[in-house]
Amino acid sequence: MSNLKNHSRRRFLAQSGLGLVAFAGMPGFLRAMEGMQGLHGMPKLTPNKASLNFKPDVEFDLFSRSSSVSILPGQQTRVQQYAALLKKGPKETIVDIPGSYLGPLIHLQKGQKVRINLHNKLAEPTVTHWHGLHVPANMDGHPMYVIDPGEILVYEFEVLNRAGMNIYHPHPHEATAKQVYNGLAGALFVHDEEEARLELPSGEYEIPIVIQDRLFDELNQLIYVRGMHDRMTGFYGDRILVNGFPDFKIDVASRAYRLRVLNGSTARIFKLGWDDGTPITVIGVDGGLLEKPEVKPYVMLAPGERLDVWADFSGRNEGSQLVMRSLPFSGVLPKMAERMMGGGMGMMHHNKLPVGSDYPIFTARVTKKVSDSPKLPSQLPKINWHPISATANPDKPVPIGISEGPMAMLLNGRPYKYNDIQDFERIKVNTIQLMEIFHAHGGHGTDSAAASGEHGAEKQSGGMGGMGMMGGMNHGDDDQKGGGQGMMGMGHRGGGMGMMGGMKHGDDDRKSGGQGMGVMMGMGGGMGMMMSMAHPIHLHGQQFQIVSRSVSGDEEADYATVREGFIESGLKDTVLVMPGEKVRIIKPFQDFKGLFMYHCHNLEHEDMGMMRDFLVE
Ligand SMILES: [Cu+2]
Repeated sequence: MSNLKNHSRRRFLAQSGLGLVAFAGMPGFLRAMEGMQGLHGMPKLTPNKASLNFKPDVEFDLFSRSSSVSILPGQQTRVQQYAALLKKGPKETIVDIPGSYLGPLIHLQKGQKVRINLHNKLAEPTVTHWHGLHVPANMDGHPMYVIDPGEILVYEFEVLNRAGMNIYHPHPHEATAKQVYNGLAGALFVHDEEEARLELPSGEYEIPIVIQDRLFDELNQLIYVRGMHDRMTGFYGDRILVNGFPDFKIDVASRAYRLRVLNGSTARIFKLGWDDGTPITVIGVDGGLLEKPEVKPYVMLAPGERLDVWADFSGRNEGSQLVMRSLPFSGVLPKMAERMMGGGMGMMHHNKLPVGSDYPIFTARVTKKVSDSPKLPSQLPKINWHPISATANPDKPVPIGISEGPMAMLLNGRPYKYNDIQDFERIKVNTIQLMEIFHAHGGHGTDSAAASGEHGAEKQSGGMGGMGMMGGMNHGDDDQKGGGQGMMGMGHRGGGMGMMGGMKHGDDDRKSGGQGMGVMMGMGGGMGMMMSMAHPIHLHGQQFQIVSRSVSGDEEADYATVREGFIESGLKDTVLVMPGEKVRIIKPFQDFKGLFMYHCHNLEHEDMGMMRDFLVE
């Protein structure tokens, strides 16, 4: 219906800068938000211990600890860091990256039984999640399994994944981003026979490229979130580090290499491309190898996503170099934030490396001329695709609605809460589900949403020191009309401080699609729309396939700067959803019952509550 009007309103608000000014004037509200952390009611469990009947092929201790490392010239930087000690299994299981704050590379084989003893040597609770691995719910590092300082948590699982690059990182509720930012992250590779048969470049010809951004003070110490705006947009550093090092360079021979690329930033999205216009040859993504290589002018890589790149330096002269850059793009941040990031105006800090600007990531220098190189295989392993007809719900996709508001980044209209499973979040084990990820932000600026907002208010406002918080959703069928509301307000609805991010989802219309704070602030527009930005949505458990992506509204011009950079021909566990975009996926929920999270992998958003559980039962 009035999509066009709303989009132009978003533009107008963005250009006028009204939105940021509006929430700049809410210090009390900000304080109230900050004070709400920790109200998630998660139980404190006794840490899992080693079981006698589990006979591991591989066992290692993994330590989360504080440390200091040299990153920039001069003073060392205080970090948090993983370290590992192999107790059983092949010695190449653990490979340290000398001098880096990153955790060691972990190499596992499909079929191995693995025991990992996580030792919390930090001064705060933590838990480790194996991003990408298909493991039982109680081995997945759900935040309910956090352990206190001094405690040990034992993980035991069999490696069921096909070959691929995964990530291990902390997942404590509301502290994931900070711990990852402080250095707690590492790459975990699974290998299998399919991969081995291809004889892809390995050993010194297979190079991990873990890309992160960081911000340092003048004493080389890490600076993190400085205010609410750093959470709303996600936090951005102004130094690119690869494998923990600034100005990263690799010396290569003139032959093919396999680059295992991971975006380990908390929020920064990259548009990766070679500086001389050479296309990027991609052989794999999050869930392992593609069925055949894809050649792309550039590739988008959001936090949590991985790329398996075939980089062939054959024919290049000794002394030549090739730089991987992040190329210009637009549209992933709210418009005004995008502009202010470069200009440093208002609440938004100036950043020397604005998101979407053009900057180098790392340099490959050809230092050796060789005549022989492996050839790019034209066929890679088959993927077990599931047709829509194999899903349990071909006509009624499970909704993953992104709702954005100035203070609230939510999924399906609700912030994370333990034991708050909605009907549509109950998934039958051993089913394959069709799911739809879409922007459900309030701020369509229409008329009819208030009723259900009030309904929500009756149920849930009150507590939390004058803060009311509500979330609701409506998906699909007509008979549920009048749901579709998520709301945050400051108690008195008339007080000009209410905020809603509501959603309604269905094929009929978007009429009652929720309202932004515009209604209450008399702007009539919608903060939700104005806050529209890209979100990398991650689902725990098995990898999914991407069925379709579609974009609507006047996001087209921005979308044109990124659209060639998506890869749909592989299995994924994280997908970047651009403003105005709708992504349909097919995801199996096999083997394991229990809680499996879905959340934004913009880790600042995750910690704000943009996270939910599926209960597989
Ligand atoms: Cu997000």
